[in-house]
Amino acid sequence: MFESRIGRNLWHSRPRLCENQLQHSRGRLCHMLIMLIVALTLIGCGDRSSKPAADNDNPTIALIMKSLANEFFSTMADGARDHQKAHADEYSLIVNGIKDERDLAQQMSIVEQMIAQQVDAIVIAPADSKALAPVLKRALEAGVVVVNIDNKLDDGVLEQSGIDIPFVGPDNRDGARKAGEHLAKTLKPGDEVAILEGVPTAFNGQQRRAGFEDALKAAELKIVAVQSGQWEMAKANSVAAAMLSEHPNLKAIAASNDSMALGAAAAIKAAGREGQVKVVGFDNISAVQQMIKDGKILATVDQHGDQLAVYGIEQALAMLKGQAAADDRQTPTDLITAESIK
Ligand code: ALL
Repeated sequence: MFESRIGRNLWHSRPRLCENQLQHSRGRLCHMLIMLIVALTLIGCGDRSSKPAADNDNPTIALIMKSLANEFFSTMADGARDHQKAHADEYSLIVNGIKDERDLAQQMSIVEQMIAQQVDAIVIAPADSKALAPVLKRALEAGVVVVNIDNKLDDGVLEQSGIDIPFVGPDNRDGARKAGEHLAKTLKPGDEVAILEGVPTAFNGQQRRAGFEDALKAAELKIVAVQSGQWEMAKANSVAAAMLSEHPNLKAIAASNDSMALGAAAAIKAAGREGQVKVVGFDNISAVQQMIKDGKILATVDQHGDQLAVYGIEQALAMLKGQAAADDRQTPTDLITAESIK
């Protein structure tokens, strides 16, 4: 785990309660919650407005991401740090991440640590859409405001857990569809295309696959393979190499993120099929921008990674101030091609 702290945490008003994020549906839980609210109200600690004026109202927000090895997340972290610097009098920031993309246990343990450190809000890009729900429920129960960014938590699991966590992030299906449509314009009906999926349990990965499929099927292209590259360059490289040897007529690979697009492009080069097999990605990291300029990758989708955490932080701050409900907020995606980065 990496962690960096910016600003000072001057606000520890525990325990606190996020009534609107907890939706205990069944009678008993509801009854317990009402009792808890009454108890907290009676002891005067569930109400921020009752804090003494001398108390410096500077909440601490913990950003919990995935792997900083992916430029997408280092860009996200930089964007968050810049925002905190510009709003240093409003909040302190703790930046966290995991080393291995798939290390769910480590991401859960970071959430536990942030609860123990009594942060006021957690802004999280979950590595898995289902597995993180129980620990985030514990955060809500401890009075921490939770905002979900980037990869949406599973609606069914949220409902079963009786919790409500706002999602701040893009329409991944629509974003991938844009890249798929752009790719389709360069191909003809019947051409063979493969899809490199992200981690299959991540909702944003599922949505991107669906978005590619929407566009490719609409253009009557033939999807000959769909396989996971686990969001990673090395894994995608070996999966793409196998796809290329199995499908000698393959005309394109649609990758659900740019790390995998880079892995696919390297496999195409190694197979001596540069110029014959097109690649699209998703993220708009700098390495891919260069590949687009060089004509080695056709397009990517900018999901404005530098602003994603910032949008989540703004949502958390508004919720902490009681100015916003736990509502979802959709963020933009833009198709990036050689024309757009000229
Ligand atoms: C997703 C992001 C990015 C990224 C991937 C890898 O959640 O949206 O596209 O490349 O995680 O961790």
